[in-house]
Amino acid sequence: MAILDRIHSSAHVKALPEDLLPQLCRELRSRLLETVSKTGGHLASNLGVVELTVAIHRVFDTSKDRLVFDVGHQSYIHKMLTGRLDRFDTLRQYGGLSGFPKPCESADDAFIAGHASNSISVALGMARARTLEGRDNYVIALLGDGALTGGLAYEALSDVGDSGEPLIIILNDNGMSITPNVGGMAHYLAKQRLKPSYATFKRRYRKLMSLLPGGKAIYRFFHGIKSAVKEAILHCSMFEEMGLQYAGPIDGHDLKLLVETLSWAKGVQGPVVIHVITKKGKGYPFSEETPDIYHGVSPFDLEKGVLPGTAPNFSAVFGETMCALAEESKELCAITAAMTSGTGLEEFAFRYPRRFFDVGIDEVHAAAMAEGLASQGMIPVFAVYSTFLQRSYDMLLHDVALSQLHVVFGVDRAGLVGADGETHQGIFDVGYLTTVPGMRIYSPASYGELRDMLRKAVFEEKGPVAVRYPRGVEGAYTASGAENSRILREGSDVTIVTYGVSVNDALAAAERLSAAGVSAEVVKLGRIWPLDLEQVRASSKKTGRLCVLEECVNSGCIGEHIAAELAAARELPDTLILRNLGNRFIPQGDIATLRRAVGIDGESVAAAILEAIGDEQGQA
Ligand SMILES: Cc1ncc(C[n+]2csc(CCOP(=O)(O)OP(=O)(O)O)c2C)c(N)n1
Repeated sequence: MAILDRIHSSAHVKALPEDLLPQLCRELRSRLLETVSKTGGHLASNLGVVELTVAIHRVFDTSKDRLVFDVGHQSYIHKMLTGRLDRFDTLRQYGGLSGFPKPCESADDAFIAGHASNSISVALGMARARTLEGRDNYVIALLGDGALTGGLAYEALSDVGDSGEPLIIILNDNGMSITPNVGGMAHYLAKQRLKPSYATFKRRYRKLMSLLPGGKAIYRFFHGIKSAVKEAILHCSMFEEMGLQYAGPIDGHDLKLLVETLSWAKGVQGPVVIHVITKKGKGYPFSEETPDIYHGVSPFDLEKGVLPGTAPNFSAVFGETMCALAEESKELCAITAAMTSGTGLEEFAFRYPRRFFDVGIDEVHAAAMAEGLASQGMIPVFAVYSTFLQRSYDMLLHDVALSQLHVVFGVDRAGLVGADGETHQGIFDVGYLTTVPGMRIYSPASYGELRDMLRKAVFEEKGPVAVRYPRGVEGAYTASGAENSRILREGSDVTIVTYGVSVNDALAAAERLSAAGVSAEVVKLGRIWPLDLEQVRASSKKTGRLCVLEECVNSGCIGEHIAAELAAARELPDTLILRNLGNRFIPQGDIATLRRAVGIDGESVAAAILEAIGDEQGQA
């Protein structure tokens, strides 16, 4: 039996003889590779934290100590060590283990995570509660150098330093965000990495002193003034200036040193930062070489590695279009918050480096910076996942909208995203963007429409504009255009209004309805906000029944707005069906399964319409 199969908790990791720990690490890596190559997931980050996670469990007990992961994409090893190994092959599948920490999955998961840079804030709150309640557990925040580029992390560090609250912050520095880390903090950490490790120095120094005659007395003397010695040798770190103790940099693959340093941190009566250097992708040659490609992977061939995909998708089309538009306008700039590859901007970054800005994982700053660019006559396009744009809401209102600046938001991953689950579904943007005065929102249903709508947003629109497009590939609908609405299929019994790739489900529903003797008219919206209801109004008047199909939450959805406007004009048809995701978080799963499960696929929509017609006839 493998060692790993006998481990179900921190207590088991602690009980393991020290000489078996390297074997445990090997087994963790191979089980991780075996599983993620089948399920897909965040590979490189997890390969890099194997020793660090084992050391954390060796020193702490995560069933009572609170381990707060930042982003949480690096929690797979922790999951394998805390009673979830037998279900590890269900990772990221519908109904399976989450790819992020989830307290409802295990008491060893302290907090839900998915979005970056909040771990220090959450951990400080937990530490304060611990102190107020007089408990004796430790609180540990584990964050990467990428997460440390987010403004929230600095707000938290400032508070932590002031608080004096005992709290252990482990900074997992691998020099990488998804792509190489950017910004002043990344440069600062790179410099810190070059300095000799204080812990290594101390160990060597203690050894040397024990060999010298009278050395022990000298060691004791200097030990008393160790901070002065440390400062003289290592200079003071930024963290120390802020009121936190700092230890490091230390080798994040040296288990003994990790255990020693974490044990030391337990005794510190205040906040401490442990700066750990790891290699992202460690232990699998392909991912060591290209950790960016292995940050998040789809299922792949373990022997051959990940082969670069060639299939087009919405993000790639967005990136190509951006390059074409930049060719035409010297004012066009692209902004990303650490998502260059995810948003398809690699080529743009290569061809137009002066007009490309990767600001780090900071959507708040990115939006504010875009405003500055726009105010000076540039045309900024901020490419951002729908779920992460949530962070920029105040900037949208307070800065962009109030001044009616022409900032374009390329809202990627709008709609269901699949295996990343609740924290990443792009299902709120329709609701929050429609509250922003002056915002115009386009929702292309195909690559051709994305090209045309992005061009229109950049060159023809004024003020804030969002072009929201989904994750992945286009469906059967492939037409181009950028008009406000279009009738895709004529009918007389019911009007189905939709937008984006849901158009494929609407057409499938219409086909099914036709087989059942019901004639459906399908109206596709292109610009979904502000409403242009001319065709919708005429169609629903004709059919007397209206169904609005959307892949977003109910609050603030387009159907709600349409209903309000038609009701105000006393034009609301008797039968109104708002088919959307309701007001809830949507779990992980492949997108087709999720669409069926939540009832927005063609079959479910047709069934809902037939049921409504049946009800009407029952009442008649
Ligand atoms: C607010 C927010 N923006 C963007 C992301 C996407 N994202 C996930 S992991 C990651 C990189 C994290 O880098 P780091 O913290 O250094 O961890 P590593 O993967 O290197 O271990 C990014 C940008 C996110 N999760 N949250």
